[in-house]
Order: sequence, then structure tokens, then C-alpha cells
Amino acid sequence: MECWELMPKIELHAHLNGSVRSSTLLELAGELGKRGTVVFSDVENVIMKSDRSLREVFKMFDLIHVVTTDHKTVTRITKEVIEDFASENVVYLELRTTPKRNDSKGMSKRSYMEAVLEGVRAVTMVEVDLSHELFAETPAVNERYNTGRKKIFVRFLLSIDRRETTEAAMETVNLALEMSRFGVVGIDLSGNPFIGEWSTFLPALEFAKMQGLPITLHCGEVPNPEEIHAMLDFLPRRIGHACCFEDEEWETLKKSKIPVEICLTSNIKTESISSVDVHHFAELYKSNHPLILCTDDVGVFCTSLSAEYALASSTFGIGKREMFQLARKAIEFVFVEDEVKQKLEEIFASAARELD
Ligand code: 6MZ
Repeated sequence: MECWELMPKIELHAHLNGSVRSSTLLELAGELGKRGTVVFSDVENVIMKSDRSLREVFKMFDLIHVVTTDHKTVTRITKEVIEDFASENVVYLELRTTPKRNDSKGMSKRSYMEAVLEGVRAVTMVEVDLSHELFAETPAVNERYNTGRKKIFVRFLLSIDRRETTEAAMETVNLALEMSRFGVVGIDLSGNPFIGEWSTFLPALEFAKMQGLPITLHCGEVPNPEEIHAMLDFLPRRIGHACCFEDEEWETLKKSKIPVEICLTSNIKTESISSVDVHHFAELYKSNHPLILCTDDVGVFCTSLSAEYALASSTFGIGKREMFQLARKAIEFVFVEDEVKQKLEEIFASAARELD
């Protein structure tokens, strides 16, 4: 495992609230339990259960949101999640989260995102490169750069939840546009794949595309050929999962060369794929289709990006050098400006020399 932890890696599919440490969730649930807001043992049972079907996972997210959705906690979990990825040598993190409106907590989508950005400012364990504008008002700005400490590039994708209306989706896209100077680089469509209609989100996604915002879609988590076709026709910059594709859809995907964010452990634990050795990673890798190994929800699925690399390597018999190339290739698929890509190239080039 150690070699995978040491290898520089790029994470492009991680949901903030799915990446919360179990220890933090239990601590927060304990506090709410004392105040009588939740029954601690109920929350504990759900959090500690290791395998959940896809339907159960979304019940779990509702519970996580009860525990995490106030400004202070959003700031805390953002800081912890960034530090956790940095500690396993993730050098570029595209973290996605659904901006949430919660009137009872005085929270708007914008104030939710401001709390997220506050979490980035709170990171001290590593050097964070987000956007110089984000740190512009921080007195210690000069101390943050060129300190020689470990560094992680962090960017955000704003998620549209499949439960949302067209108006709510549009609000998220507008927020992403406004926050682009603070490191928001794109849009994601996610949430319970058993609900919601593609036609509901399409106007907001088309608007985002027109404005030049890159888009990634959760695509084919459940069998829904009509939606999969519509999503592929939309030509998103990336898609996530692609578990329930039929031959025709594979053909369209391969022709399109749309990169796929692969989440092995998540797909196995949610029973979207019956076992790892039959995962579509193998076929896509063999046919040289653009791929990125990702975690999805490290907290919910008890994994890490290093563990995903270890799993892919041992299951599919891929050596360290090839895995390194896979990690490096992800630079091509990040939603960020060329200047950052160049810096990532330098990080991987230097790590490649150590590999020799
Ligand atoms: C679809 C998922 C997901 O946005 O509150 N999410 N959506 N499929 C998945 N695979 C299992 N895992 C996570 O993070 C949690 C939210 O991300 C989406 C769900 O909408 C979940 O509520 P945020 O930070």
C-alpha cells in the first residue's frame, strides 16, 4: 500500500459529504444526540454499516446532511477532507459538492459555498493552491506560498442534485460562474439515479455549457438507456461510473472518447457491479479509453485513492509503472487552466525520475 500512497495522484471524482471521516460524523452525531436532535445509536448503526445498496446509500447521505449541514461544520469537513487527500499524496483535488439552501440554519447556496471556501483557508497541514484571490484578504498570504511544504491544488465542482428543480439547478450554475475566481471550475450532475428527469436539468446544463463551464455527469449508474443516450449526445467533458451500459452505449462512448471517472470500491459496495474482476475498468483500460481512478466517497465506502490504485493493480495485474502512467494521464482531464496543468506535469516528471 505504501507505494500507492507515495505516488502523486489526481482525484477528479470525490463528493465532499461522502468523504467525511467516520470519526467526525460520530462526534457530530454525538453532539446532536446530546441535544436530542438525533438518536445517536440510530446514526451510529447507519454510519458503521460497511455495505449498502445504491438505494440505501442515498438514505445515508440524507443522514450525513442532517449532521453536517451548518456553516461551521461545512468549514470543518472541507478542511479535513482536503488534509486527508493531501496526506496520501493527492496533488490535485477536484472536490465536488452540492450547494445547499437550508432556511432553518440561515443557509443559502452562496453562504454554503462561502463556508466551504473558509474550510480551504483553514487548512494548515499542507500548502493549498486554490486561487490567489481566495487568499487575497488573508494576512498570511505570503507565508502560504513557497514554503517548501507538501502542496495540493484544490478546485471545486458544484453539483446539481437530481432532486432539484430547473430553477435550483440554474441557481447553482449561476453561483459557479460567480465563484469561478475562487476556484470553482465546473458543474456535476449527481444524486439518487432512481429519481429526477434529464429534461429537468438540461436547460441549466446547456446554459453552463454555453458559458464555457466544463460539465461532468453521473451517467449509467442504473439501467436507463434513454438517459444514457441523451447524456452521451450532450457531450459532457467527463462522465462518472458508466456501470449499466449496453453494447450500443459502449460503442458510442468509445467513439466519443469522453473520459470516464472510475470508482471501483463504490461500484462494488453499492452492488452496481457484481465483483471487481468483471468491472468495465478492464475493458476500457485494454482499449485505451481515457480513464481516471477515483474514490467517489472515501468516508461512506471506507476507501482512499491509494486503496483504489492498489485494488486496480492487484485485480487487473497492472504494474507500478503503468499505474503511474494512468495517474499522470489524468492531467489531461482536469477542468483547470493550462498553467496548473503545466505545474502538475512538473510534479509527475520529478516523481518519474524517482521511479527510475
Ligand atoms: C450519485 C452521489 C454518489 O454534494 O453533499 N453522491 N450521487 N452517485 C453516487 N455514488 C454512490 N455519491 C455521492 O456530497 C454528497 C452528495 O453527493 C452525491 C449525492 O447527491 C450525495 O447527497 P455533497 O457534498
